[in-house]
Amino acid sequence: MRVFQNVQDIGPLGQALQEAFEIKKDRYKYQQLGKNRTALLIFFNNSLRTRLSTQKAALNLGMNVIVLDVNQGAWKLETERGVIMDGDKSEHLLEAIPVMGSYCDLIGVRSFATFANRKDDYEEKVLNQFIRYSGKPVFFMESATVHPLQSFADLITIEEYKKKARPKVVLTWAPHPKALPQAVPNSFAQWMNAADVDFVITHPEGYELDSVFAGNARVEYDQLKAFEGADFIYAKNWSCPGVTRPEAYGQVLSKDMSWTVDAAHMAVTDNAYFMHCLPVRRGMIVTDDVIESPQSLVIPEAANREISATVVLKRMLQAL
Ligand code: AN0
Ligand code: CP
Repeated sequence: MRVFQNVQDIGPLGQALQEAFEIKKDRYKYQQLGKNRTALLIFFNNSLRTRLSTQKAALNLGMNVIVLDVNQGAWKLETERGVIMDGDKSEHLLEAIPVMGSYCDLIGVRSFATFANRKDDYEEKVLNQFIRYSGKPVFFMESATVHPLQSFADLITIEEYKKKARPKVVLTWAPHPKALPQAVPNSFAQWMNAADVDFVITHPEGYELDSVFAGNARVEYDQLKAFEGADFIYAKNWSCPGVTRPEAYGQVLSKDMSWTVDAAHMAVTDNAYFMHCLPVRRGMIVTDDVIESPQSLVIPEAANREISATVVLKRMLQAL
């Protein structure tokens, strides 16, 4: 595996899950694989889980790890080619990327959507430059459009907790004060479409996800109807994806608090588990009682980020 971006990159999901459970039983099983190999993790945006779980995964595999917060201590980077760099940006990505590539064997990058331009975001302008110019395998740690390490961890969690062969999984939009990326719901939809689950998406009008990720997934605009009989509720806020409302790309279209996941919502499900990738805003996305209930999987879900990252880095090391 040279690039980890989409669900297809990991191959058959049954095999990927088997490897995940093998690693969960013995997370140091492949400790020799990463000897004298270095993972470089580059963050253009904040992170708690991705930063820690991916470092832990690299350590599980016996790798060395370097972490760079680009906006704290590195030179400010220009990303556009052809500009006269007379502003506050001291270095261009086109030099910085091959330099970073020269110090490592694998590169992970976190670079969120800027919402300045939908085309640039959806073409993955920043991550594609890393793929093209670093000379090293690149794994996405949440890009402009996807967050595959999260979705893989979500899939592992659903596999561990499901009580039916084909559970009903509902991705629900929920309110948030700020404009958030579409990467988490995009990837979750892509992975759930590839998995053997009954998948439903619910959101207010205007929040339609790009069909590249949502595929033919069922969309139900009535949130309570979508929740009926659900086995897993996966909550997330996202900003306008600009599909049905191109002019509103990246904007907050609704703060409708009737979409907050509370006990009344959970009551119409089939005793569903509650999931969220975290960080989560209590009182906006979900009520305290739901996130603290025995049905809440947010902590085991976050713990599985170490497992998904270990499988992905292992695959990349094996392909070097
Ligand atoms: C980010 C997002 O919504 O994509 C990261 C989630 C893993 N969340 C925030 O910026 C709050
Ligand atoms: N879920 C997730 O990726 O969290 P961080 O933003 O803290 O890494």
